[in-house]
Amino acid sequence: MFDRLLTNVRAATMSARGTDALGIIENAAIGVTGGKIAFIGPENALPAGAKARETADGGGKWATPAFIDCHTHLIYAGNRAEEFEKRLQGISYEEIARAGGGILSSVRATRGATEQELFDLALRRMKTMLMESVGTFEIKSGYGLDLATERKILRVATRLRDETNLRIQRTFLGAHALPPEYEGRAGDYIDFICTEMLPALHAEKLVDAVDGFCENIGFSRAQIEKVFKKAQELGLPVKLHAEQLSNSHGAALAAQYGALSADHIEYLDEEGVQAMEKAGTVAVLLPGAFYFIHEKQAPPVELLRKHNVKIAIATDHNPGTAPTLSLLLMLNMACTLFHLTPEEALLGVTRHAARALGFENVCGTLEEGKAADLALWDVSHPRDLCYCFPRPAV
Ligand code: DI6
Ligand code: FE
Repeated sequence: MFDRLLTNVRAATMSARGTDALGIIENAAIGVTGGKIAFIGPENALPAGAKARETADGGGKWATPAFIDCHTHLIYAGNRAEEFEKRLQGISYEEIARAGGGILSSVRATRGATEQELFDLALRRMKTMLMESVGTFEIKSGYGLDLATERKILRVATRLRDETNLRIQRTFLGAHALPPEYEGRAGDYIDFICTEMLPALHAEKLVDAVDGFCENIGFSRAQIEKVFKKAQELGLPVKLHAEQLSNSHGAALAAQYGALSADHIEYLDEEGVQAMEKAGTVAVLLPGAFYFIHEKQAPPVELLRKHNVKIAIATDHNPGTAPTLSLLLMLNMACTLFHLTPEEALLGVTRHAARALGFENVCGTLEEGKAADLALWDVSHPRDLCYCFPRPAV
């Protein structure tokens, strides 16, 4: 006896077991018990006499796994539209950051906001993303950069998880930018992260993973490595913003620490790709940020394919480089700007995005035993989700 039985759908299971890239099952039925998929297959393969407490007719729509946004900075206050205007006048993202704007302007606003204000702002953003069937989120801290504010942000992420019942990975991004009180003392700030902030937040059970920004305007490899060492000691998985604006060889460092993912990676070279291949590190591509800051160099998609590095796509939602809440639009941009195939893009927000969070045994495909996180789409084929922008008619 299933709790729920959905019939008359076309399933794009995203499972590797399918014969085509999307693991398509026509005339499918999906039985759900205890929040998990108990049966998925052609309707005519349903066990004889299968019953369900609740049944629904999918009306021939396409079923996919609910989408997964595996890289967001959803919790912050303020808005950076003025900075956007400056950039339109020709001032670069790096120049703005070096002049104390950029990330630090969001840090000032976030420090000044209450926990409830941050919760309300982030929940509104999440609700917008739910309209596009995002069922799993990764949410980074990193707009606090002091213990009290990083704690406030991670507590908001925890409340979002508990109050929405969605799957959320909370990532500590203390090494996002140098806070003003540490100006000229980056080494001291990294020590503060490693000896105080991260251990304290971990002890409070607020951290699921650890990230950093390895870049000229962020932190060096050696500094990031200290943070990774501490994460490893605490048993926390790592990931990294790497090779976004220059090749700092961050992805190879991340791979060396068994990173779940290396993200952005526009300037990644073949050596870095090989290191990721060896470690099974997922390449998270963020076309929204690429588009918004007029980046010229696209990530090395051919090399990722050649070395069979799994590719995920995410919004990177943040106030500075990607103020977008549309993962569907990212599908289109991944195809148009990075030349991904629609199949690659769709796997990038399902199966491979799950892997980028270490959730590959939990969600991201429609398979028996996986979470019953379903999205239903009234489209003629899943590729329509990549073709139309920002989204097909609903
Ligand atoms: N890379 C990004 O694209 C965001 N953070 C990062 O390390 C940008 C964050 C911001 O500008 O607020
Ligand atoms: Fe980011």
